Amino acid sequence: MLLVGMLDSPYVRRAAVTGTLLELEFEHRSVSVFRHMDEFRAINPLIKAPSLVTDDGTVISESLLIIQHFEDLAGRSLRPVEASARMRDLSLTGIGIVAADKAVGIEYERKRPEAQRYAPWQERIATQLHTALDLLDAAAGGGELSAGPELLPSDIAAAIAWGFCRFVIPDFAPVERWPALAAQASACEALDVFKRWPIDRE
Ligand SMILES: N[C@@H](CCC(=O)N[C@@H](CS)C(=O)NCC(=O)O)C(=O)O
Repeated sequence: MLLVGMLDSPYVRRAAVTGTLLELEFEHRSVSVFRHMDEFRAINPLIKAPSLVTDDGTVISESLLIIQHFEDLAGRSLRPVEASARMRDLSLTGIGIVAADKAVGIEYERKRPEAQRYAPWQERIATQLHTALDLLDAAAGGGELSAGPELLPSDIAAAIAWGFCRFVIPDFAPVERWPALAAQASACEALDVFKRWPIDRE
C-alpha cells in the first residue's frame, strides 16, 4: 500500500498519522502535485494529494476516504465509541478540516498574480479560517482537544491544521490569538507519531 503526496499537505499528513496510529503498514512517496505533475498524473490522473494506491493497484483519492479504507483494514477507528463523544469528535474533526481547507485556500489565492486576486473572497476565507481557529481554540481550552494518551481524529485534525497554518500562513495565525490550540498542537507535534510524519518544509 502506497500513500502519495507531500507532507506539507495537511490532508496527506492527517492520513499518514492516522494510518500509523491504526498500526497499518504502508509506504509513503513524496510527490508534489505542482512540481512533479507528470509523475503524480501517472499515479493518479486527478493529480490530487493524498492518493492511496492499494495492494491490488486501486487508487483512492480524498483523505477522509483513505482514512475510511484504513479503518476498514484495521477493523477499528480512532473515534470514541460513546455516541455523544463520537458526535462531538465528528464535529470538531470537521472544524479542523475546514481550518485546513481555508488555510490552503488562502495560500492558493496568494499564488495568483496580484491583478487576479479578489479581495472580498480573500476576506471571506480569512474570516472562515479565523472562525474555525476560534472554535478549535475554545475546544482546546475546554479540554475537548488534547494530545492523548488516546489521540482522536479531532485532536489530529486540529493539530495538523494549526501546524499547517503556522508553516504556510503564520501571519494569519498568530500564536497569541489562539494559545490553547497552539499548546495542544505543540504537544501533539512532540509525539512520536507526529515526529514520524513531520511537515515537509522543502
Ligand atoms: N478534500 C481533499 C483535499 C486534498 C487537496 O486539496 N490536496 C491538495 C494538496 S494540499 C491538492 O491535491 N491540490 C492540487 C489540486 O487540487 O489540483 C482531501 O481531503 O484529500
